[in-house]
Amino acid sequence: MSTVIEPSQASRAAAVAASGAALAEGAAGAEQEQQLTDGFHLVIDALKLNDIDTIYGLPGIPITDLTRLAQAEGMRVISFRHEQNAGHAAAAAGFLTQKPGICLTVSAPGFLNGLTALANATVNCFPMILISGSSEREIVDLQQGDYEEMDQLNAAKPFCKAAFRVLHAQDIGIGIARAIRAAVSGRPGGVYLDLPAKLFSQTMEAAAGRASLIKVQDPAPRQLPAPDTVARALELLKGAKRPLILLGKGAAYAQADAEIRALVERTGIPYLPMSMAKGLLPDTHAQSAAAARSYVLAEADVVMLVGARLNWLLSHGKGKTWGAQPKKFIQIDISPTEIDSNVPISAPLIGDIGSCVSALLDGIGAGWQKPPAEWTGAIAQRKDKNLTKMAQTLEANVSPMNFHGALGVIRKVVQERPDAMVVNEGANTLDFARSIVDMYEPRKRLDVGTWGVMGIGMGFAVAAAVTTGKPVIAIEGDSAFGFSGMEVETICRYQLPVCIVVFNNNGVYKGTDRNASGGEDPAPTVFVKGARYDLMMTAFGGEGITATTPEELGRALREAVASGRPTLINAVIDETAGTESGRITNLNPTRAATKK
Ligand code: FYN
Ligand code: ADP
Repeated sequence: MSTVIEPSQASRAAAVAASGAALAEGAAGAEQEQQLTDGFHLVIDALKLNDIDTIYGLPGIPITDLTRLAQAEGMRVISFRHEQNAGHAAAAAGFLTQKPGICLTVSAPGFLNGLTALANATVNCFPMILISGSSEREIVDLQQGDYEEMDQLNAAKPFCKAAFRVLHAQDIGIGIARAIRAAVSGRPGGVYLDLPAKLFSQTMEAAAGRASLIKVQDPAPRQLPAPDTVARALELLKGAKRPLILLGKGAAYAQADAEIRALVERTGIPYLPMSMAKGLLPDTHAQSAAAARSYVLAEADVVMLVGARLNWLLSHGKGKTWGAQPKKFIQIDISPTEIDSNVPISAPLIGDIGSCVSALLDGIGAGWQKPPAEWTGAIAQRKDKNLTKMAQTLEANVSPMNFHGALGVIRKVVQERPDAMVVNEGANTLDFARSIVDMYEPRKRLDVGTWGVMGIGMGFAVAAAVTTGKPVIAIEGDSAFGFSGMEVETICRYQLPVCIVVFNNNGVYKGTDRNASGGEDPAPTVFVKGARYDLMMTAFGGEGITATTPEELGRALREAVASGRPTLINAVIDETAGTESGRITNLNPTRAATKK
């Protein structure tokens, strides 16, 4: 597996060889030169040996040659305009493929730019490895002011699952193996791998280099739940009058799609998907309680969490959202320390989701009683009411176009192309799209996740296109798009089938704020009015279109999805539409709340 350096490639190795007294002259020397490998090649060989075929990154000192060589050695190198976007792409690739996504950056500032994505990956349980070149240890540790000096290893540690540094070429195989295992085993997350500049040019004998590499066996071993925990969970579920299954993005990540569907259908229990679990079963499934969300959370008596945490997105399992009805929880998770994090969990089921769900299915037995009709009937009633209301809202073709008008047409396009990937960020654009745009297949929806972070858009869109080859529809608030907008050049450069729809309402939340001081500066939440985001795409050779009606938007989107051409649709939305912070206004302290 290890690459033998060709003399033409191996300037550093050759230089070492030429100056080394150890090398004899003539044919023997040339032969020995041919059999050397170096840090650059060992990194690439170690990744390839572990079936990692793509690097998301941004070249520069000291990893420029690494990107060139990786490409020369057959890896796909997707080169971004800002490391944060490359990092988000690596994280999304990790989520979609269960292999750690690789983000490669330069030292200090590049590393720090990538760190946000590394932290976000860790918080979301996405496996990724941030590999950064770094300055020389001797200089950094004495704080002598090296080029881009920074103690990156220690800076990274609080933001990731594990952090490693490799100082010697012969340890590269171990370093990569440890990074892969740490990223994907147990609860997945972000890993930092620090590679000082000097490492890349270290040479070693090629056969020894080959032997030093590790093909990681069983990087994410299955974890079977203990039989008594399965029995306890089933017991609780059987006794429930108003059971509910809550599917989270851990369930989507687990790729146990058939088992999860079988469990839901076999038990007949209504289920609620968290945003990135949408499509695990089609949103149109009769047992989906998504359109009766508030009702089922408040009324359920036994809730089974499958790869979902009781964090802020679920109101910590208590309070008004969960109603007065006492609840018991069953929680399937790979991480034992997640249990009891917010409320007591009556039946923890620790293991990987595939194994846990299979064990539940095996234990259900022939006499399983589906949930009482009063429960499923009451849900169906509320759901129908909400679905009818939604259909009416979507049909009302108001002018100027509002969120519902624009999203109604995107919903139809996704229905026509259920294989398309959807990326979604923003505030109102996110909240409305989550409930309006139905998903039909697993892992087709990528969004702001656990942190509600803005800026994932273009990184996720690139990774979605690269890893799946499917059309990508990125539904972007205008503010959210701004965080990664420069990557339209990347999308054009690699000719990716990405259609970005910018919901342009002239500002953060909406475009109508005025400067409260009466001064000339614009209000902090407003942007240039009538901005032409579409021209950003045409600047790099893609298609740019402005749409002011649902019809125009639908036509442009269908054309983009069919052609696979990089496209940006500037969807002009009524600037008075939108509320502050979308549906999480309660988290945004306002003057009204703090005014004396
Ligand atoms: C859902 N709903 C529907 C449908 N789907 N109605 C009709 N048809 C369909 N298909 C209903 C659902 O029952 C709810 O109504 C309502 O629509 C909203 O559903 P949603 O979006 O699932 O639920 P909610 O309450 O908004 O979810 C809470 C949340 C979510 C915290 C999980 O808000 C979330 O993921 N937020 C992330 C926000 C974020 O990260 N923002 C980025 C920062 S923005 P009721 O049942 O009547 O309640 C910075 O400012
Ligand atoms: P959501 O935001 O969709 O509610 P979270 O990110 O909060 O989802 O929860 C995902 C959970 O899934 C985490 O607690 C994580 O430990 C768990 N998880 C991830 N992968 C697996 C797996 N393969 N098996 C079991 N649990 C998993």
